Amino acid sequence: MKGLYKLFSIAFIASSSILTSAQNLPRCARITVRKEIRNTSPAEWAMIKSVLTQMHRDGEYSKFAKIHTEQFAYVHGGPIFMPFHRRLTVDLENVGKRYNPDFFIPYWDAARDFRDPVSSIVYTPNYLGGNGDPNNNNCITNGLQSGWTMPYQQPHCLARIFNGPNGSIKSWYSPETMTSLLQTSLAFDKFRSNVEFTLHGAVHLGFGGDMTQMWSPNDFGFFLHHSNIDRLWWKWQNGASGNLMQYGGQNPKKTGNAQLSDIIDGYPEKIGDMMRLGYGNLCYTYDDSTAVRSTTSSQQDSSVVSSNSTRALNTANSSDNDDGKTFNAGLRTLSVSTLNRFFPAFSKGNDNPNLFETSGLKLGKITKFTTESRKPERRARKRGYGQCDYRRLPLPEIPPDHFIRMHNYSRTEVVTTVNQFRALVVALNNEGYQSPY
Ligand SMILES: [Cu+2]
Repeated sequence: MKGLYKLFSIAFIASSSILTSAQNLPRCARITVRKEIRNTSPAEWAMIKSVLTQMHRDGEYSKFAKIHTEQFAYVHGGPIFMPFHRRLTVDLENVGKRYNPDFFIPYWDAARDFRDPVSSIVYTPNYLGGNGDPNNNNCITNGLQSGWTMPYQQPHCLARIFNGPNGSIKSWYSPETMTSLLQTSLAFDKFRSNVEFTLHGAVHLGFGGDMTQMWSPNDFGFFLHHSNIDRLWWKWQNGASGNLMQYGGQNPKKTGNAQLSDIIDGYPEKIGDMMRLGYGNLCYTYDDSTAVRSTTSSQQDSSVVSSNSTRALNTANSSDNDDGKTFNAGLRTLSVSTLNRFFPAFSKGNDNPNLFETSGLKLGKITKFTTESRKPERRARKRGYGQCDYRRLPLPEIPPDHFIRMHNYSRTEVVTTVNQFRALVVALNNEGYQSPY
């Protein structure tokens, strides 16, 4: 405990000089709140679709696929993964605001749909639409982008090839896993690799088609997904003192340690300008981000919608007056050794809401398994993906080799990372934990 405190103090002192330079950025006059896709009103979603359709018509949409493709080799598998993708989403959001100042990129808290992703609202015709048609170049047949000709790289329809059997999508990472990830990733670059190699990759692979190409921003699912990845980073940044400006590690194709003074590949700004929502170009925040218990008064700022988010926390679960203490009660009843290993914030009584996956707010529970209760699991397994009503958590998969090679990831690093979260799933299942999701 003492050692941990020391670690945080050192990290804070090390980052405080850089904090000063980043604070020179002007505070945003107006801040957009990015909402979870399920929380956007019908009118908001209609506006977002209309703006994107106009952007596409004007040839403004495909530039993001071009930037992403050109920088691809530099911006994956290293620390810049986080700030680069933050910059790319802001770029699209700011172009959208030229069409309508209320435009924003919703985030998709994909973990909430982990068990049977294809049944998510995101894949319905009013949102992104479903799978591609295997008899027609895997072109999507409904949803926001159906009928669009994507000009980049070669003119083509938007393609999707869901990665599960019979048009389903393989299960991915649960809110419980993301909660553990937020609590156990102590250093920035460890957090980055934990996210990049787990939920980030799994969602790209689930879509297939354009989403597994270098020009993945062609699919608006890319922006819903990366808005969510960015939200997780912002939660982590506000999860412990010293995290806000934490950066470092080794970038691909670069010598020396990554630094806040580095320029973002493809953009003119410094990494240090990408750290604090609510300043400079980053005039947005998230509907579930919550003010950090700051060590300096200067960290209390408009980028964190504390009153708003408190309201979100309370309304999402009407039966509880919830401040983050009770909504993960199911996890809190796990054994001490599991808590210490996978949910250290719980075992230390740390209730910072940024250390939980909060946008869903449901309670898990512990149920002791019996021989009888394991039967439906065997039946569900026989039926294949997508129909599993059994509440045990599925084991995450190692991403396929083509995906690892394409990103030039170290396979060992990916396998080690995924195995860490497989161990979590095994521990939860062994204790009879049942996810409410
Ligand atoms: Cu990317």
